[in-house]
Amino acid sequence: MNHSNVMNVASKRDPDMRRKSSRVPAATSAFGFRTSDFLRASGFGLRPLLFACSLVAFCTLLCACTVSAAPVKVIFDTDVGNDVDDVLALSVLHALQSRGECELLAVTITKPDELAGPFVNAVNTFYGQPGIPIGFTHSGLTNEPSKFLPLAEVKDGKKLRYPHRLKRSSDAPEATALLRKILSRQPDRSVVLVQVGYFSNFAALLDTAGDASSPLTGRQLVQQKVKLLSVMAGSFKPNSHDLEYNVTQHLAASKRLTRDWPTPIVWSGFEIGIAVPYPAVSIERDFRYVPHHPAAEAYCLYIPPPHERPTWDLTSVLYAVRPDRGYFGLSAPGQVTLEENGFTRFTPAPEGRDRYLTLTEVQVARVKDALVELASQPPCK
Ligand SMILES: [Ca+2]
Repeated sequence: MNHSNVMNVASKRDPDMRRKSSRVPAATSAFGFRTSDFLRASGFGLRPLLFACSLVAFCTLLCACTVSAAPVKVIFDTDVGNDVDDVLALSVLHALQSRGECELLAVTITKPDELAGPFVNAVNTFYGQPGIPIGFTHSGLTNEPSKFLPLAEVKDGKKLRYPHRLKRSSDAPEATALLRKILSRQPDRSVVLVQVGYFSNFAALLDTAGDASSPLTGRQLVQQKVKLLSVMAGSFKPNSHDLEYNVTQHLAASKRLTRDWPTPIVWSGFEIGIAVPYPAVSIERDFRYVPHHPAAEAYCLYIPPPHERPTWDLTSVLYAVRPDRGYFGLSAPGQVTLEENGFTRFTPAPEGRDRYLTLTEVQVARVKDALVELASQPPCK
């Protein structure tokens, strides 16, 4: 909006406001006389009292508006390098961290690709957070080449386009050891885990034994330190029987976690992210604040605009950090079980551990707006 537009808006509003303010009667007390008359009759003695009362009221309102919630402590577990929604989800997390809404404690990787770690380190460096710990999977899964992870090695002249220090994923600590180290240092029931890829790392964490970080087993540590697992996986659309990618890629791990995870889980099923396609126009226009942006370039290498990619992984991040903002609905509590082929079956149960996200049309619009604003938010200077 340019200056002349601002003036036009103001001039259209001002006359109305003047009319409204001109109709406001002089303040009257509950006994029918005007406050100003009462003050005059009482002399100046009451003015300091009224001033003090006003000051108290003002301070009370100010405190109500400035009390900020503690940032949500987040660990992000990703198969970055497959679909590109992981990259946009990481951008959303950085935006939320820069706003003081979350603290990204670590990123753990389930895609067994030697460039996944360097790529995450490069994105974190782009957002001014090069020191965020990175853990790498020891799942032994077979890797599939990525369309965009080689961005980590692209050079302009002699310099890396996206600087980073981690040279290979296998130079990073083992994911389960890092998870144990990070969790053991956090207050009880304070950490929100976000899982947007295979189930490998968090399932393996359950089976870890006590170590130098903590004498607790992995399952005990999760039970003590984790508040919520926000997971993009499964399918919960009524009358459907879709198999979802994240569940099926490491099925044994998916079954282990689904059977034995000891904290509440909120599932963002396949139907949620696909209902909120990321606008292609945002990729084309909102990332131009720098000559090269890792998320926009990764998106274009994966499937360029005008394709609009579903926001699967972004939805799990948004719910994890802003669970109480009405972006999503929640199912009744219940229990998710995996069928032999990996289908996620939900059975309602009053004391159940699991819920899944739901969306109305109005919520789709709100979620899309929020995700575009957050994913394309420039880094803090
Ligand atoms: Ca993913």
